[in-house]
Amino acid sequence: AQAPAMIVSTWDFGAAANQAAFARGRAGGSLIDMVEAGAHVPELDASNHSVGYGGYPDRDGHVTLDAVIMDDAGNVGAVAALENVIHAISVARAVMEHTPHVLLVGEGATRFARDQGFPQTKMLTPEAETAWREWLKTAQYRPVANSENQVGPAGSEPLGSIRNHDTLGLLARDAGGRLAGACTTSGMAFKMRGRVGDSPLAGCGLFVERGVGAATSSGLGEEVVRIAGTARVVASMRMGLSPGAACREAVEHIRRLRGPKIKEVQVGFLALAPDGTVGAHALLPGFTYAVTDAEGRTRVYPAPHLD
Ligand code: SD4
Repeated sequence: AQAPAMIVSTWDFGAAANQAAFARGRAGGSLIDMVEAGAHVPELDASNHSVGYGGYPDRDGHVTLDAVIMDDAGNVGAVAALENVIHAISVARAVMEHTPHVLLVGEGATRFARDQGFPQTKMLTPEAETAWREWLKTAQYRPVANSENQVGPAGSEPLGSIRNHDTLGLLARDAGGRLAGACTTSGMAFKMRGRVGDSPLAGCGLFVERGVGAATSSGLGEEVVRIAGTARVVASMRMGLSPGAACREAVEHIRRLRGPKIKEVQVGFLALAPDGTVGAHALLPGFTYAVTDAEGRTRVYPAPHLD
């Protein structure tokens, strides 16, 4: 297998995911193997309350997962509102590889995972349950900004703040410039039952196109879906914009479209070109991304933001 030339992912916790992806590539894994291995890291981490095991539940107390995996040849698989399985990204991969479909949701996704032999797990951890019960006391659905100054004790922060808002989006490029990506999340904390965000939707939470680029998003999914965010970022790259300029154009478009309605809302995009160029841009301060180079060195960068 070729050396993994570049791995990038959303947020500082993406650094550990990148390293797992890098190790998988070193061991001979394909790009899809790599992005899957990266996604497994936060999925298994009970202290990450916005991905996989330990994720905050919907407002009825069910942990429901959204994930998508995609390569640059149009192969894509996804699950939404998946329950009882830790590794949503692997179920998404199974949808891609073992069904004629690209997206399974809810009960169908959950049954498919069981039929495929995925271990069944009680996903609501005591810590996440405590945060949910705390939230139930006021039960305000109030998605607000995701910026550094809003981190409080677990469960105390408003919706949309850093702890309940961190989806992993991971993009990888091999030495030949081929691309793949994965995106995995438990979605917005205490969301309505049945709510699906941007993350599992190709063209919203993730998009990959051979010879053009790969992009992923994090933040308030509704705002990303409204503009088909990552499809837009990749389309801009197709027209010649750099990854960073393409991400900036997408957040500027959200700002133009939504104006005062999204004053405190965070959205961030991260993109990777076939030549290894990386760029990111967010609406607000606080969005970070992790970059791992061909030697396995990882660094975390703050993304530029509007204003
Ligand atoms: C969602 N985009 O479900 C996800 C949540 C999240 O970082 O990103 N956050 O809307």
